[in-house]
Amino acid sequence: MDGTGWKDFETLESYIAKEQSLHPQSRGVFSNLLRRIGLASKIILSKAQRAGLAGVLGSFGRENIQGEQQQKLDVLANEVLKDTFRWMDSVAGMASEEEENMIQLPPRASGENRYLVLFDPLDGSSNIDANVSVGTIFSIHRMLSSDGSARLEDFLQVGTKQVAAGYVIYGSSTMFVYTTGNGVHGFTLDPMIGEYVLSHENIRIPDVCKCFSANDSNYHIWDEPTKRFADIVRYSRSGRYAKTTSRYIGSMVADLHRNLLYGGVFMYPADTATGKGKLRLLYEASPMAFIFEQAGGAASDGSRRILDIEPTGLHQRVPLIIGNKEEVELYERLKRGESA
Ligand code: AHM
Ligand code: MG
Repeated sequence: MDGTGWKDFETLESYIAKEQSLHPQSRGVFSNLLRRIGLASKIILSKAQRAGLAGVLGSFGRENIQGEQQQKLDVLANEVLKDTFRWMDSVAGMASEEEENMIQLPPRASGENRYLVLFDPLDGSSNIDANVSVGTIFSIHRMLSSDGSARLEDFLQVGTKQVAAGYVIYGSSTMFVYTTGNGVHGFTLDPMIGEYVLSHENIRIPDVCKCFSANDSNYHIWDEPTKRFADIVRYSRSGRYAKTTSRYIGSMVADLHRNLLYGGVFMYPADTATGKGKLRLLYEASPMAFIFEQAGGAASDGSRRILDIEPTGLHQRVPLIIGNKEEVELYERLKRGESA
């Protein structure tokens, strides 16, 4: 392959194989699962890229269980992921933003280790019609039950128990970013060869607060510490925040991907009327928290580390602040009533 540069390529496939070889006792079950997510993301991408042509943009005309209009691409992406995992012996169950209940897969005879996959098939989908970047988020847990049948308590595990988490961003280029607790690695899809190629090994969030990301029109429903935090980060024109700029796409994967690479903080705080956040713990906040912590950042609901929250329901929502450690800690201090 001399002359093509291929000999220097590390692909998602080869990288996963390399990570697996560090565990000689591994039978490759988990690696195969990650590979399949890579494959599923390419199928979702192909559908997303043809969306305008195929007339699948826009609402599907029904609501998901969160009471939101489902977009056609949400439905397609959900089906692709379900079809991907349904036949895998290693998958005991799935949970999706687009499914009210967990999906249990029948126990297999193979006796393989079994995993649970939780996903948001197409996050940020309300932006699809405007061609804005969207993403797939996933979280993988090991089963607690030993009989191979997935139960609700298997899904309701704290974030620290995740064995892997990641996202795929469908943007100006498509990237697969994941962690298994051994750093965060990013792969860019080379459309010419159809492979994810290692482009960002061991991503570390830069220790600068370049971006502040929040839906500012919610300012009036934020509590006082949250308003104070936003004011400090956005308007202090000295020190660490002298050059901070507001950036909000409204597509979490895109907002967090940018902040992970540039440094910054994203928040979707609680609404003072309900005391609740918008984003879902198990397949939005928790996988992203795992990624950010592995990249040197932090994630909190204002008082607790996201990864320590005991889930109470599949679609539980949490307030979320995520980004550089310094800003997450500042926010927590303000929430405790301490001074900045
Ligand atoms: P979704 O999973 O239904 O797409 O909702 C999650 C999205 C996030 O991507 C984004 O950060 C947030 O909702 C935007 O919400 P808002 O429009 O209220 O700012
Ligand atoms: Mg979502």
